[in-house]
Amino acid sequence: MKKTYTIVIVLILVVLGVLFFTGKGSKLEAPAVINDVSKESEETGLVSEEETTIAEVREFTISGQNFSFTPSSIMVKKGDKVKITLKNIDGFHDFKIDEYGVATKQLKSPAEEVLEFTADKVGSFEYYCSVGTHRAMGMFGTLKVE
Ligand SMILES: [Cu+2]
Repeated sequence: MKKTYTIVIVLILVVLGVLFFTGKGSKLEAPAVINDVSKESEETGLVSEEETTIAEVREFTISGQNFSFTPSSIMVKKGDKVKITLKNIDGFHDFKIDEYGVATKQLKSPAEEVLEFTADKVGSFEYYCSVGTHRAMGMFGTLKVE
């Protein structure tokens, strides 16, 4: 009888011990997880605030003629909204930036078309006219995003 009694007590203690430790363990983990989540949301909150304050609309008017673009280079900051007005003043031209997937229609002068996109990739990107051999004849320029 005594042996059974002892075994039962030991078993109860073991069960209580396991419950205590797992309970403690999950209690310890739970606040850590909550902290991570709140930290993350605070961080993302800050990031989106920064993005909205930094993002600017940068406007450019680029004129196209046989066979060049003026200006032949423009510069923006990553995250800027870029608004480019292509002013075709002489000939038949378009304006493309492959990496950003933006392009005007092919326009016969005099004509204008506006392109808008967000400069979300850093680097140097060529803008060019895809009509005939215009690009090879010098009808290109550089968009720099830093
Ligand atoms: Cu052209």
